Amino acid sequence: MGRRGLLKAGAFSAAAMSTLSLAACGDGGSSSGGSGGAELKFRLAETHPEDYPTTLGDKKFADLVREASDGRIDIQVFAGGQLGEESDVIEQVQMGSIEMTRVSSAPMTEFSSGMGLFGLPYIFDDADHMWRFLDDDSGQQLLGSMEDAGFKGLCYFDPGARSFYTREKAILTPADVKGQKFRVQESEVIIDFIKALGGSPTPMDYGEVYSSLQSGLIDGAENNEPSYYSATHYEVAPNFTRDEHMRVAEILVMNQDSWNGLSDEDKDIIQQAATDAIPFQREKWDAQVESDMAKLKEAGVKITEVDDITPWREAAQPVLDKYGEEFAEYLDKIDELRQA
Ligand code: GTR
Repeated sequence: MGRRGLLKAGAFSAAAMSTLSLAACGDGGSSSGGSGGAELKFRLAETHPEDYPTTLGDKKFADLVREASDGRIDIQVFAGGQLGEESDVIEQVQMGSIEMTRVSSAPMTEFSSGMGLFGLPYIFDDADHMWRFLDDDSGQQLLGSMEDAGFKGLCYFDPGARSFYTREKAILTPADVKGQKFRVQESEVIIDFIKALGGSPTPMDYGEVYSSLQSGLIDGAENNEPSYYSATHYEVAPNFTRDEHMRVAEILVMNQDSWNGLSDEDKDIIQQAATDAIPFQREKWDAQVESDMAKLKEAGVKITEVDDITPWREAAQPVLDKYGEEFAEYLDKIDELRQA
């Protein structure tokens, strides 16, 4: 259990109180169906805008649940960070004051340490390799391991790959990271990764990155193309280096007590809908990366493609050494699935 998980131990069990009957109301959530006759209402927090591929995945999930339950279960998606920044939302989901969220596995590491795996750099060759692991029993076991911290993991969504971007000095080789201050997500593993490359990591909320780049508080950040584009970070950090260092799985989670309170039938409906939303989200993801790359080029962003990842992997070796033992079982599996 991560630092926050320890701090919060006990808090979520006390919140076992019926989150079901506390069915959230509130306007502002987007829900394509009428929620009037719904017996169960849940809120789902999403940090990205309405048309972002993870938000589209959330909405697909909500639609599938509504259809399969004949409108009995209504999930309202609150996009654009309306319910708060990710770490706060995770705490609220742990306590049951928000029932669901789509969140990055990086900030989840503070609550459920296994999620730190996805902060390890250069462990997946590409998206297919990552999905072989996510779909494998070991990936599913990892998703289930959040239960100890009070979260029911419903499914993974595609996170793409994260790459570096900077305000001034473009990152052409790993050595260019040295001495530069990079915003990172709240995860010890990722902090250690930036340190391994000689950079200076600064954890902060996603919502603060634009202004911190603009003011020069940080020299750069790192993210996938859809985030870099939709959060308009490219305007203030126009050097993008596609080293694709991490694939930080996106996850759909539910408060464990809310889940436990569901009938078996409703558990099946919700789980099946989450699983069935994955191909849709992946399709939207791939299309978004392609169109965002075109828009970034059009906007004059200096894009550096990285053809040979070897020196990057070598530079990052200290972080792989540090966490190698903790994640040995998963890393062995990932290696095994490399050739599949
Ligand atoms: C995005 C991810 C968000 C958020 C953000 C960040 O790629 O989808 O959930 O974690 O990165 O860097 O904070």
